[in-house]
Amino acid sequence: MTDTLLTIALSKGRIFEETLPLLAAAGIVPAEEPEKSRKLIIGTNHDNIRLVIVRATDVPTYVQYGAADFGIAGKDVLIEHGGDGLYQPLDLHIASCCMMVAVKKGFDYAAASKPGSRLRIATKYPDIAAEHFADKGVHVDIIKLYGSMELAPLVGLSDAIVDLVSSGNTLKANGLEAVEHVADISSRLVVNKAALKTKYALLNPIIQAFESAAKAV
Ligand code: PRT
Ligand code: MG
Repeated sequence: MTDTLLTIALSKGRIFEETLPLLAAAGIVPAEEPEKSRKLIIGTNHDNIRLVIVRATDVPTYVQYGAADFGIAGKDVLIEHGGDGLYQPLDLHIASCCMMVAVKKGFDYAAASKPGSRLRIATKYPDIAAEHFADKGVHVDIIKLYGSMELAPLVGLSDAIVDLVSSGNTLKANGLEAVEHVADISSRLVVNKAALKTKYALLNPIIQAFESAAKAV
């Protein structure tokens, strides 16, 4: 048994829930539920393995700087982060959803998004949105938001939004409709590149266990 410390960065909510079976497959059981605890550092059944609970968008940053050895982050978050200093060995096929363009029901998106036209897009994902519309030859003014994107077209802040959709219930409840697929999104394992070398003996069995468990899903 090694006493090298291993730190895993996870976000609360859907990623944590869907990561629990993967952790279990690697023999790792958290000592507490982050949803019920206010603690940001959570121990596990291994003295040398701990979890840090961070915002979903902050996971790549903790791993990049080596404050966490590895973590799990959505592809949406990783594209916006850029992936510097991160090794991304596995698509875990968890927290799956789609990045979509959505508009107010009845808005003529086909006409408004002809090449050469101009659109106002509200999104939490400016890089993903900019690339999508550049590929279509549509000019966009991007308005960066941090949440509740669905509101923007309803109050005239934007013509359209670029956001994640899973059940579609949030769009429907707000009178919006998805009009274009931008990307399939799922969560990835991200590993600090230096830690992969210095803590390989500890990390590799966990990565292997995650890989088998993710395939089995
Ligand atoms: O919630 P918080 O502001 O703390 O941060 P976060 O939204 O970044 O975190 P979290 O835990 O909500 O999401 C973490 C990751 O889960 C994201 O980075 C995605 O990779 C993935 N994921 C999967 C989703 C969804 N599905 C999803 N549906 N993230 C967000 N949503 C939101 C979406 O933005 C929209 O507001 O859920 C709403 C739509 O859901 P439906 O089911 O109504 O379509
Ligand atoms: Mg959220």
